[in-house]
This record gives sequence, structure tokens and C-alpha cells, in this order.
Amino acid sequence: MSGDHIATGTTRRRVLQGLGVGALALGAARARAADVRLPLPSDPRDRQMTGAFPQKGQMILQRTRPPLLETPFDVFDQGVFTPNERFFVRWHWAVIPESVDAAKFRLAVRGNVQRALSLTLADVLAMPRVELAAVNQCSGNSRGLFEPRVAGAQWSHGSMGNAKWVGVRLRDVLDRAGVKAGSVAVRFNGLDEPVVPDAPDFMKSLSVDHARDGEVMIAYQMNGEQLPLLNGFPLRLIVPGWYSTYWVKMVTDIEVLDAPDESFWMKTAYRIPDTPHASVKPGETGFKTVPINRMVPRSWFTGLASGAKVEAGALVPLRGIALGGDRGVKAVDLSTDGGATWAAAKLGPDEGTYSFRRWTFDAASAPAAGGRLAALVRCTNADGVVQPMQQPWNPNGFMRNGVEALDLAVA
Ligand SMILES: Nc1nc2c(c(=O)[nH]1)N[C@H]1C(S)=C(S)[C@@H](COP(=O)(O)O)O[C@H]1N2
Ligand SMILES: [Mo]
Repeated sequence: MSGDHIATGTTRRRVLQGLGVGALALGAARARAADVRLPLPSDPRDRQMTGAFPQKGQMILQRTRPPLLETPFDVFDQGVFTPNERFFVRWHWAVIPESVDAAKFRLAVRGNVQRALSLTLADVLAMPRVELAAVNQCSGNSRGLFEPRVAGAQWSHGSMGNAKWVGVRLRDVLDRAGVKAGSVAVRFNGLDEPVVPDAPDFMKSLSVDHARDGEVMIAYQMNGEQLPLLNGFPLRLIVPGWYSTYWVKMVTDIEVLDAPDESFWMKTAYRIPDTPHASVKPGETGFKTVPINRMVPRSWFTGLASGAKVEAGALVPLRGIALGGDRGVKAVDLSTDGGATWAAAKLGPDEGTYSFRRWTFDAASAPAAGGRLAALVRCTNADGVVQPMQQPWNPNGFMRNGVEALDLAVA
């Protein structure tokens, strides 16, 4: 069990100190000028960087309370796995425990089951262990690029991250409790709480079949370490291929339901238009909605950002990362003629269906006469689903996955 050891005392002290330091540093940060300009279509684009949050390195500060921390995009150029200290952070409510006592922590499994359980961390660690690489992507990743602009956190592309998760199958935990016939959904709740008592506690649910598919897991390790507190220490749900709204952090309560989950975060929030690409026209109303669910393919340029200068006549190597969504990456293609023709990029090692995949493209030619070098990147997943040329739009700013462009200045 040593590899799975979850520290108790040290985590608690470190976290408490960290939040204290954070509050001071944030006070100082307010007086500072902006550190970073996000590639958003309209202002405000400027953000401050912060190193003030416990177990986190330099992050883009999107909001202080509750913390919304974005991963600086250059991190995605450094490797397909996102280091824990640079992994993005998003919480809905500000009442988040500043520490979790691993010895006292319990995971309850209850509701429509044969035996209600109250598991210690040691109980969980003693169960068969599984490992899986998977991208955790916020439904609103890249929301700040929506045109026309929509309300909500104005993320650039950094509310996503990829990690190797180690934990136990949710199915094994549910089987231990014995899901009763007639169950329809399984609901997950974490230790965080709303600031005001009548606000809806953050909870999400999955269908019983999905919860028992053998891939959904309860993770206690992220990239070989215990989870950072802000990413859900000590346990979080991993729902491979689905948006991270379902990846409930600090999960402490699992309830098997014999009726559909009618609570706020399923019935009202996190719903998408039931249309192709979850897209509607700005101003359109009266469309049917469904809970957000599977991720769709995406791809990004890393290393070079729009606006960078390259030499006239140069051969410019391009590289980046891709994500297949709920299926693996089948192909990544590049176009330098606005999408008229496409050429295949080389794919890097396959780290698993739900992981980021590195891609490289030997070289695009910068025009000898100068001007611009514009490139497009497009991912096709193993189901043949292709990124659309046009960016989808919906009023919540969810599921951006249109083809992204790199626009270089040639001189
Ligand atoms: N307990 C709890 N889990 C949660 C949330 C939350 O507010 N509370 N937010 C969800 C959403 S919308 C996102 S984007 C991810 C963010 O995961 P991260 O902070 O580890 O990057 O956590 C998910 N799990
Ligand atoms: Mo999210």
C-alpha cells in the first residue's frame, strides 16, 4: 500500500499555511499590473498570474473566490501530461475545506442499495486498483473565445488538463453495496458547500449503466501523487471522455437513486442544445436541451502562438496536442490554404483513448514574399467525428470544438 499512501498531517498543515499566504499575496496582486494577455476576441483580455494557491505553481487568475485558476497554455507544449501544480482549478461554491483529515474521511454509499457503506480511505486503497490516462476538460473551456460573447468564466484554452489517474472502479464500490433492481441513477456529492444555505449544493449524477461501465473510477492518485486539495483530495470521480462537470471532487457521498435526478445541477445547469454540435443561433430560443455529456474532438497548436513572427521563405515546423473526446484520436490534419486541402500530421505515442495525443507536422512554408502564414488544425476521432470548420455557439459557452487557427506574421 506504500505507493498509494495518503499523507495526513503534512497535507493538513501545508494547506492551512498555503491558504493564509494566498490571501496575503492576492491582496498584493490587486495593485499590480496585468501579467498576461489571453488570446480572446474582446476585452478584458488581461489577467494576473498567481502563485498564491496551495500546491499550485504559477497560474492564470480567473477568479479568487471560489478559485478559478487557468493553466498557462505553454504548459501544454511541455508534455501530454499536465503537472499537478499547473493543473487548472474550478469550484462552484466558495466553502471548500481548507484541509481534509484523511484518517477521519469517509465515503458513504447509500440509497437504493442492499448494504449502505461507510468506507475509510484504507478500505478504498485495499480494493483492486486501476490506472487510466484521461483529459479533464471544463464544459466551458475556451468560453472566452465565443463570439458573440457569453456570460460565465472567460477561460481561454487552459481549463483542461491530462493526468494519469489511479484509483478504484466505481463499479466495484457499487457492487460492494449491492445496487438494487430498479435503480436509475447514481449521484455524487463532495465536501464543498454553497455559501448561502438555500443555494443548491453541487452534485452530479450518471445513469446506473454508465456508473457501472467499469471505466468510471474513484481516483486517489493523479500523476503518481495524491490529489492536490484544490483538485479534489482525497477522492474524486473520473468520468473518462465526459466533461469535467461530472468529475466530482472531494467526493464523500454516493447515492443510488430509483428515480431520475431532478436536482439543480442536472435539471437546470450544464445543459446543452439538443442540436448538431450543441450549436444554436445567437438569440435563438425554444430549443430542447439535454445534460452535457461526451466530449468531442479538439486540437491545438502549441509552441507557436498567433502573432509570432517567422522568416520569409522559412520552413516552419508545427506541433500541438489533440484530444479525441470520448474516442481516441484517429488523425490530425493541417491546412495552410484555409481548409481547401489537408495534410496528415504525425501522431505521437498513444497514451490511451482519453489522453491528449501529441502531433507534429514537419514544416509549413512561409511565403517568400512575406505576409502571413495561416494554418488550421483538425482532429478526427476513432468514430470518424471531425472538428467542424465553424465554431459552434450556444448561450452557455459550452463545448467549443471548431477548428483552431494559427496566424503567423512572415517578415
Ligand atoms: N465537489 C466539486 N466537484 C467539482 C466541481 C465543484 O464545484 N465541486 N466542479 C466541477 C467542474 S465544473 C469542473 S470544470 C471540474 C474542475 O476540476 P479541477 O478543479 O480538478 O480542474 O471539477 C468538477 N468537480
Ligand atoms: Mo466546469
